[in-house]
Amino acid sequence: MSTTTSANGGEPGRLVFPDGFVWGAATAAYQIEGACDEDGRGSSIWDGFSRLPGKVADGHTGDVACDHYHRYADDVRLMAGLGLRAYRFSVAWPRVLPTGSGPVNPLGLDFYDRLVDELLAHGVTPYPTLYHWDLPQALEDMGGWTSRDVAYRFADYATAVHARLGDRVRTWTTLNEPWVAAFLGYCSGVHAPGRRSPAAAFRAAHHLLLGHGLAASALRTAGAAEIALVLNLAPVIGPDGGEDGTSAPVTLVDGLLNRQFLDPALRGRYPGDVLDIAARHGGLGHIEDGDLEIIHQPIELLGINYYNPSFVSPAPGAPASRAFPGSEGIGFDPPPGPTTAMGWPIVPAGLESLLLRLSRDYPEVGLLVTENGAAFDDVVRDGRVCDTERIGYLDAHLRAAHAAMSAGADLRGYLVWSLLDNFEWAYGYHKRFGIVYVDYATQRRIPKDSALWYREVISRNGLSYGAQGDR
Ligand code: IFM
Repeated sequence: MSTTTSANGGEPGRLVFPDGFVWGAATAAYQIEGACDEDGRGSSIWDGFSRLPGKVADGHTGDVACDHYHRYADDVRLMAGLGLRAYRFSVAWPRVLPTGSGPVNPLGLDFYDRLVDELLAHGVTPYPTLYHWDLPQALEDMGGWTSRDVAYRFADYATAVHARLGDRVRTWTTLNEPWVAAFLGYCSGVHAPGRRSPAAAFRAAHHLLLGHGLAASALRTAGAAEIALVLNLAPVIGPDGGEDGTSAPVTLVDGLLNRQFLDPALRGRYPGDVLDIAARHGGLGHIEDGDLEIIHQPIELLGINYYNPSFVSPAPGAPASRAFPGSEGIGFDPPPGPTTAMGWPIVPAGLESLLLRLSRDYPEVGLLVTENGAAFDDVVRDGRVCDTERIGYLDAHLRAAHAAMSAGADLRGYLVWSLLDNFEWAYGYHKRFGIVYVDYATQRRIPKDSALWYREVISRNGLSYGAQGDR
């Protein structure tokens, strides 16, 4: 990985990011807000799913989470104290439209109104995401994302949120990680709504994309300056280390995970190999004439959530992975190497190759790392969380991002996942991704060493040469 030049010149001994590089952190509504029954919020699919026995570790729910709904002003002060320039959060659809459609709940919008004002008053730019998996339960009851109508309801909801916040918010993200919403929600069933049908997942994926296109078009008409789509993307690496179509398992997984979403949104077509797999799992009847034109809206930013590459290899006789229909005969085990507390391999070079691949294959869209970070088993000692491993992870990924920029990637910013420890979906509160520790018993926030390190990075607009620690 290159550490030889800065993206914009810079001083010797430092790795400098370009002026205006967006430094920030990200969260999502259900993971931090709590206040699930307050101010007219309706139920979401995660409220119900987290209550089903065995679905979430130790029966944890988002009922209280980080109590951010009540503590948002303190949390914004914390962000400002860390020097964050940007904060990516999500808007809870069931707060705004308790049954998914129909009359707007003004109290729900009031919360985001207060949050945006507080952020702006502290010099932190708001980056709202409209859908981070908390579908109103009432919409799931009419079919959820397998129903085409939900895509249209999503555009109405986007319009309602823009009508309230559009005078202060410049950048609008439609969806977070539609692959996860569709394939973990409707195929493997480890996320809400917990369905297990490959056909349902392909339908859901298409309707999520359709919802993105309809919402992007509505937001544009309403005057949104910048529109983004956030995808969880990963280089897919075969046994020989090859990426990008170098072997059948690599092509298949790359198609389902990456190109299934990139190509419709950014090129206006589905990859043929993905259509073949979908056709074998329920057919293509849900794709109507004109849908791809709707999905293919101009967008300014592609948000990249990167954690690790996917490693695949031929595994004759292996059943299909529940999250990858059609993956019979493919193994998904990563090679030995360092991992996070999630068991995810730590491969910073994957971010560099991903950014370069996106710049090469989709050159027309700006790039923003909207999530990158790691869970580790943090402990508080003497009031301090010494999370050296997380600093190492973040440092190495920023170096990889910088190297990609030096090689030409149009990367505009980096948002760490996450600002706060929070509800990590099926893992409940057992996995801590925050740069700020949350003591859930008291709701006390303790900036970890990584937060203090990140504050330095932001204030210097870069990193020192050499491994973190020898600055
Ligand atoms: O916590 C999640 C987030 O909601 C979406 N992206 C991945 C994170 C870590 O699993």
